[in-house]
Amino acid sequence: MKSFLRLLIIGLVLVNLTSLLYAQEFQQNLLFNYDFGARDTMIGTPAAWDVEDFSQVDNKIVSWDGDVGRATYGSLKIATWDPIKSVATYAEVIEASAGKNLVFSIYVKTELVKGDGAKAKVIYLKGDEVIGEKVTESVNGTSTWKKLSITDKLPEGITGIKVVLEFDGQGIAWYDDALLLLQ
Ligand SMILES: [Ca+2]
Repeated sequence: MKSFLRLLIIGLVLVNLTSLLYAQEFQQNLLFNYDFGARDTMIGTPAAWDVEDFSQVDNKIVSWDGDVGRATYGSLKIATWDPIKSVATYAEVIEASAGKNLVFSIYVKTELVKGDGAKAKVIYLKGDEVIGEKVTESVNGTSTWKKLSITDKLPEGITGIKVVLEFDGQGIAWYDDALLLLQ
C-alpha cells in the first residue's frame, strides 16, 4: 500500500511537470485566432485581423475561408482577378521589450498568383513611431502551404510589435497558422 501511494505521488508529480512543460511550449503564441478558425460574424473576415481597405471585404476579395486550412479549418483568403494591394493587420499591438528574441511564422498557399504575391511582416514600434520592420519572403505562382519565417533580436527602444499580412498582385492566396513568440 505504501509503495502504491509512493508511485501515485510520483505519477502525479510527473503529470504536473509534463503539463507545465506542455503549457510553456504551447501557450507562448501571442496571437489570438492564430489558426484563423474564428470568423467575425458581423464582417465575415477572420476575427482579430483587420483588413485595411474595407472595399476589399465588401467586394469579397478578402474573406474568411472555412473550407481551406492548413492544420485546422479556416484561413484568410485573398482572391482577385485584377492586380491589387491588400493589407490585413493583427488587431492588437503586442507588447515587446528590447533584447528579446522574436520568432514569427505564418503559412501561405497560392494559386496562379502573378506579381510580388503574398508575404508578412512585423513592424517595430516605439509608442506610435515606427522604428523598424522585418519582412518575410514573398510567395507567388502556385504553391502548397509554405512556411514564411522571421527570427530577430528586438532593437533598443521597442515597446510594441504590429503583425501585418500583405498581398500584391493577382490570383488567390490563403494565410493560416500564424505564430509569434518572444523569448
Ligand atoms: Ca486554420
